[in-house]
Amino acid sequence: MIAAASLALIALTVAAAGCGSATSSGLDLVEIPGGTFVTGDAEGEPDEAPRQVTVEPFRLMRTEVTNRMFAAFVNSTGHRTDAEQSGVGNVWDGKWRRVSGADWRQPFGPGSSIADRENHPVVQVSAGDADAFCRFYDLRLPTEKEWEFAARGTDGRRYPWGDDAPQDSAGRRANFGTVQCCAPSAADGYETTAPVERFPDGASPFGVLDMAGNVWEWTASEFPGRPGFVALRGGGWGNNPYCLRVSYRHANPPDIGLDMVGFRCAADGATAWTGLTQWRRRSPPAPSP
Ligand SMILES: [Ca+2]
Ligand SMILES: [Ca+2]
Repeated sequence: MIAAASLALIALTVAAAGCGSATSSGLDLVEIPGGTFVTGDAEGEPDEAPRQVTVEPFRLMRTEVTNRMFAAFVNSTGHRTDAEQSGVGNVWDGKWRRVSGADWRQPFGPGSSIADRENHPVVQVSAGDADAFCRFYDLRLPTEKEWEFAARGTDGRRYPWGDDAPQDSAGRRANFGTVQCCAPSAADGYETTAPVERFPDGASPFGVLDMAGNVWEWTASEFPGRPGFVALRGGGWGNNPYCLRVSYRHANPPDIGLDMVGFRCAADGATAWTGLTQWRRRSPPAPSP
């Protein structure tokens, strides 16, 4: 745990110096000041009913976790992902298909590769894998309300950058799919995942990138009314703009990998839901080599 210890030490030092972000081992955490805001969207889904919530100050990774970052974690720990252990991942081609051999190194199935995708978000990682990564660096997954606050701040905006469409004559702000549901589109330059710093104009009020699009992101929150399911946020490369809204919600079981789902880590602030850890305890993974 030398890496974890040194990261925590460096992050602490930078925070004490009052700097806005900390960079170590490729993990770049942005200070989110906390505050009270209205979560949800009165014009959205029933589970987006607006309500006022308060978020304590915390830190959140500026980008999604990349393949390079995840490879460093695997090299240090020998971690085997749930998709590697089950031998099956989930691949989106207009609908979800279970694909044997799809895992984080072969994100779209056998024959695919991350060789030229080092700076793309890691995918085919379960909520349990994401939790393990964050814990290794003394971090944690963000809660749903933390995620939404980091994405929109306090002014009720529809997307991290404001209310304008993800792509218009003024620019490209996110990697997403077709305007109509629900197919990939390379009109923004990327059919599937994009490098994590490719869309700076899509930054949130706090400078957090790709909160809308590229890949969906696991949170630390159990989805209300669906025990054992984990909430995801942000939409991904196969989604239309409606699903990229900062308040849009989705739920998945915690033990599956998908080629449109990744994560980022948080620190400080709220105590994370412990369901992931409890679930891992009930279903111990195979010993690492
Ligand atoms: Ca795209
Ligand atoms: Ca994202």
